[in-house]
Amino acid sequence: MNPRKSTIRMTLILAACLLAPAAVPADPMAAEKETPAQRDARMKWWRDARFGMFIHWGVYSVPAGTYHGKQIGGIGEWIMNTGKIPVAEYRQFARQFNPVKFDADQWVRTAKNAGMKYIVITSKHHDGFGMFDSKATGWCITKASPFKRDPLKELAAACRREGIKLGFYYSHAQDWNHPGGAAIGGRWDKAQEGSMDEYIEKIAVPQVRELLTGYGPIAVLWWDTPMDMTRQRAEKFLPLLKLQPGIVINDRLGGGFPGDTNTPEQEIPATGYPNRDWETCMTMNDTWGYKSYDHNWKSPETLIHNLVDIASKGGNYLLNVGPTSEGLIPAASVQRLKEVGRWMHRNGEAIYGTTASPFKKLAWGRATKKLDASGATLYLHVFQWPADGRLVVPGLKNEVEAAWVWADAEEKPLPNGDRPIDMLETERSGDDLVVSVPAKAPDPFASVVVLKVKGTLKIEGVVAGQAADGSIRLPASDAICHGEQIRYESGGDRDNIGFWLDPGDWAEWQFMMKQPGVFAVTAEIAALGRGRFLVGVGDKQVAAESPVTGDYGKFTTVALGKIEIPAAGKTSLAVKAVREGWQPLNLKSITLTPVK
Ligand code: H79
Repeated sequence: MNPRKSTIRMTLILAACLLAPAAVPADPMAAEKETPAQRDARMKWWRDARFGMFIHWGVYSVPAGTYHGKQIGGIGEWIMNTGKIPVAEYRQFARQFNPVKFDADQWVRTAKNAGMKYIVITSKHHDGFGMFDSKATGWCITKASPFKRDPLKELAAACRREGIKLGFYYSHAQDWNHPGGAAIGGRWDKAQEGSMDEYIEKIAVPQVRELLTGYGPIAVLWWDTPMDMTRQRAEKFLPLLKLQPGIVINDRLGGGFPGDTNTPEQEIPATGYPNRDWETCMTMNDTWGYKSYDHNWKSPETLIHNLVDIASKGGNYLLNVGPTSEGLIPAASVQRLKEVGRWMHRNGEAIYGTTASPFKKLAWGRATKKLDASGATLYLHVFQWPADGRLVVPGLKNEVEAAWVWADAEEKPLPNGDRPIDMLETERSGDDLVVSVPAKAPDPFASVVVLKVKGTLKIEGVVAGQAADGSIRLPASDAICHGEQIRYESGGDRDNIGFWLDPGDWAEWQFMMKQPGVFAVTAEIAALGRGRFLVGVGDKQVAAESPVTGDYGKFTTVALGKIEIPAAGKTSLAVKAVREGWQPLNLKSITLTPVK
């Protein structure tokens, strides 16, 4: 159904791995009759935090991506599964796991200095190894490794000292070392065989109880890969959650329980999730668990832009580090976190406690906001600083109370504590508001311009205008999609309208027409069959047919015909399917070029 085959295959694998069976019973929290106000109170710290540290640490940091001298592809913490390492052999790695350089305070300070407000650490990953002193098994750090300490105890104490929230990742379904644990791709060793129900009763439930009782307040429980998690199996964990009344759980318990948070993995969704809390978890290179030879690090700029992008869509960023078997966070990660921390130290106000951008799209960056009784504070995160000193805020109708460059206030405190700020001029330009900003970007990565406005936010959806030559390009990302399925797809090589499976669905663009006339219409389309559709403006339209490009990811530019747009002003262009013989198409853009 998805217009791109490789995408659907991945989607199915991920869905099978991550999602729950069809039946959707009540949320475990809802079962406790939690009111919306109680839920808001419970989620408040998490929503305010916006930025957390994920730590993937375990026995897999010993092989660090290499087995029998061979580099094993994929994510490092999966090495036992991907390399089909026998249980007895994998257990030998634990004997070399002696992280004597582990310093919980230093890790927590690294997170805190980066601007992170919480830490989620693997208490047990799919290899079943307990990173804590567990009474339920011998396969844990205090019993199977020479390191006799309980790193989670030390981390919990350090988090309390530093005022950082602590959460536990726990692989409750997959376990490749305890008999009966699930294994994506199938078991590969007789030692893994057994009853899953027994595994849950003897290992997973007791361990989750240990984790929720012996470590002080636990803020998050992060389930993963609910393979074979029936409702009955998932329900075994629910009573344990009462041990930590304020706990936040993610959506990966399985059994149909939605949990509190959606967890897009390694991706930032094109838009947020309306009425759902969500958190993008992401690696800094291409692995969660340490791999000695993965040097594909994201730049500090990318990390900062990701954090801002996610906050602008109302989500949290759970950014991963994979410490070594010595107990060190890789220097490349520490260095990047320092850079992010420098930015957050200056600009955190524009991230913490903010909510999603009120703008559909901003050509120069992203926005976050805080609402108050008298109006709103808009934080404009400018990635591309305007060369002409004019920052255009599209369609903003509210009266402006004040505008300033955020970093100014941070940097120029007077001895008496006052912060003199250079106020920025603002002016109206048609539908838009224009802020006059300094010539030079105050920050190399993302400069924050604050805009305090009065009243309820009023933003008109005009997103594009004509270029100097009178042409106008309408990108998929600016389209208003009408329908249940049709949607803007982004990420990877996707930047198009897709899922156009229902011919009743349609796409619309709104733009400002200044020089009306006759325009040649072209479109960038990818399709497998000839689908008929109409491009219409007012009562004028052109009938067109999609090209056959052979792949839903392969786009060609096609001329569709000419259309007259007789009037200036706000204009709406619609693309609608012709019902008879409809074939789905992916649409990347429409361009109008004036015909001389
Ligand atoms: O803990 C990290 C991953 O190990 C875990 N979730 C994050 C937070 C995770 N486990 N499974 N998945 C994510 C998705 C499953 C991916 C798979 Fe594969 C695709 C399993 C088999 C094919 C990746 C590629 C793992 C083995 C080969």
